[in-house]
Amino acid sequence: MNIENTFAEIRARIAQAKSITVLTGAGISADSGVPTFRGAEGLWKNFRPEELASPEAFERDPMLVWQWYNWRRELLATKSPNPGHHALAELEQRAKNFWLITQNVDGLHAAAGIQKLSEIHGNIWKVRCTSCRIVTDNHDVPIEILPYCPSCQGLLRPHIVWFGESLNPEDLRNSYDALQSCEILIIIGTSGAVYPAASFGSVAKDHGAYVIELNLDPTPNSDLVDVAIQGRAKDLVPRLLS
Ligand code: BV8
Ligand code: ZN
Repeated sequence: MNIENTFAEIRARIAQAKSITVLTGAGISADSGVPTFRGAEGLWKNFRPEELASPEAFERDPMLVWQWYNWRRELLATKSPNPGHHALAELEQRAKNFWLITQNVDGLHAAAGIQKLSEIHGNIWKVRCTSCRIVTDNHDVPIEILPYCPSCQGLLRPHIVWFGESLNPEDLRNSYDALQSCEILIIIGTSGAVYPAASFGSVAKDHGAYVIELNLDPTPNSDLVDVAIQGRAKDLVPRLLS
C-alpha cells in the first residue's frame, strides 16, 4: 500500500462525503500521555478491570475504586488534546454532517472543541449520586474520598459505564443513527475488545459505509474495514484533512 496515495484517496472521499462518523478509543489519547487499557503499558496491566471498573467492585470497596479514579483524574488533569484530537475538531467544522462516538472518558475531545459527541462510556470529570442519581461536573483534584452528594448526602460514584452496566439509551440512539447514516466511518485507536463499541464497525459496514481504521496495531476490525492504516493517531489523523 502506498500510504500517500491511500491518504489522497481518503481525503478525496472525505471532501465530498455528505456524512462522516468517527469512533475513537484510548489510542487517540495515548499521544497526550494518557495510558491505554490493553497495551504493554496499559492500565489493565496492573489492575483487573473486573476488580475496579464494575458495580460489584464499587459495592465491595468504594474507597479502592475511588482511589483508582482519583489517580486517573490527577494524571488526566496534566494532559491536553494532541494533534489527533485537534484534527478531528477541524474535520467536524468542515464536514456537512459529523458525529463523534468515543469510548474515552478523559474529556479530551470536548477540550479540543468537538460539539457533536457521544461519550458512550461516560466521563471521568462527572460524578453521579447513588441515591438521587443527579449527575454533576466535578474537577476536584484530588477528589474527597469518599465524596458525598451536596444535596442528599448520598455516596457519589464516577459517572462512567462499568462492565455489566448498560450504556445511556440516548448515547446508543445517537450512535446507531450516526453509524447507519454515515457514508464514511473512521475508527481510531481502539482494540475492538469491548462491546457494543466493538460491533460499530460492522453496523456501519452493513449500511454501506466506507470504513477506515487508523490504529497502532491490527485489531479484530482490521479485516472488516475497507482500509486499515497502522501508525500513531497524532501522525495519521491530521493527514485526513487536505
Ligand atoms: C453492555 C469504563 C449491556 C471504565 C469501560 C461477551 C461478548 C460480548 C459482550 C460481552 C461479553 N461479556 C461481557 C460483555 C459485555 C461487556 C464487554 O464487552 N466485555 C468485553 C471485555 C468482552 N460490555 C459491557 O459490559 C458494556 N455494557 O454491554 O451493556 C449488558 C448489560 C449487562 C450484561 C451484559 C451486557 C459496558 C462496556 C463499558 C466498560 N467500561 N470503561 C473506565 O474507563 O474506567 S471499557 C474500557 O475499554 C474503556 O472505556 C475503553 O474505552 C474501552 C475500550 O478500550 P480501548 O479504547 O479500545 O483501549 P485499548 O487500550 O483496549 O486499545 C487501545 C488501542 O489503541 C490499541 O489497539 C492500540 O494498538 C491503539 N493505540 C495505542 N497507542 C496508539 C494507538 N492507536 C493510535 N495511535 C496511538 N498512539
Ligand atoms: Zn444525591
